[in-house]
Amino acid sequence: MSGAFDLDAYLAGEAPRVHAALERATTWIGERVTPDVAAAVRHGVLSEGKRLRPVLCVAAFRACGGGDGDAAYDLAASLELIHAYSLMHDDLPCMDDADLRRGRPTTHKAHGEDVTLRAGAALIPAAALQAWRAAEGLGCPRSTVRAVVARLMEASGGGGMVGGQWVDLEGEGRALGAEALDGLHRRKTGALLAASLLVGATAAGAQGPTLEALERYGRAIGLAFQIADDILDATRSAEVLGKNPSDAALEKSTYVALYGLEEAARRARSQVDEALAALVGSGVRAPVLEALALFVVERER
Ligand code: GRG
Repeated sequence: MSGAFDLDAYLAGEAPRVHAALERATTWIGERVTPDVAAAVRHGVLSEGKRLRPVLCVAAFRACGGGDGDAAYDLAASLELIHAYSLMHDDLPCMDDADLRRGRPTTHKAHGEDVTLRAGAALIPAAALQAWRAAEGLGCPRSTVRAVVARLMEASGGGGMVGGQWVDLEGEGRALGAEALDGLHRRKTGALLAASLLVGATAAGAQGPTLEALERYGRAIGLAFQIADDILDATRSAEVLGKNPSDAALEKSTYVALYGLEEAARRARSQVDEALAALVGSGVRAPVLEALALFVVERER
């Protein structure tokens, strides 16, 4: 629980609704791919993650005046489909070569490398269609539907997550400076977190200044999230985190290596302050977004 807002209770209430939307999405995808690929999709998507991206999406949707129906969760599922594919591919032997994810064998360990490659690839267009269908289900005008899908795909692509991952892979074994590390993580992790808010807000009809404030909030929590991730990676075991290998084993540049634990924690906190300031300036009253900004750095995994 963070502050006066009971985030634990909020997240416990969101979990089954997010899960149900992911069930609907994976069932729809499963009807369009071979059974082996469908099983790998279910493994990668339905395993127990924090669901931060869908939770942010629905929170922004509601904060901007959207309703409380299931269609908002269907929209939010599109973010988790992209996130799940990125983890499935990231874990492959040609990238991080991981055995453990979310406390379970990685998708390729359970379903094979070739099937996981196909399942991850199938999730990319499926996520775009998921966002498209959900935005239509919410009754968004055509221009808003287009904007929602564009935001999701921009954040996922070369200017966002894929581009950041590319820089990350190229940086293995080299010590990146502060500017390069920030740039990498703003794209690899931050872009999709910010897009989670913007997809939800755009679908709810939010305009210029509100979207700008939520983008500022999203960029700040994105960086805070990654710094916290580096701190957890340096201080917790693979068993506690439910994933491997560690950044050190992969010879990755991290905020902990760059600044040390104490300064890294201070910088994460300063990004949280930046996120909170963005909310105050936005006029968006959303205690859940305040609590989530703190959660990003206070989480245990
Ligand atoms: C081929 C260059 C290239 C890219 C393909 C694989 C890939 C696209 C991108 C990888 C992006 C990646 C692994 C980003 C990491 C993001 C991150 C911090 C993941 C952990 O997120 P959590 O903690 O995970 O929210 P849970 O398990 O809780 O959902």
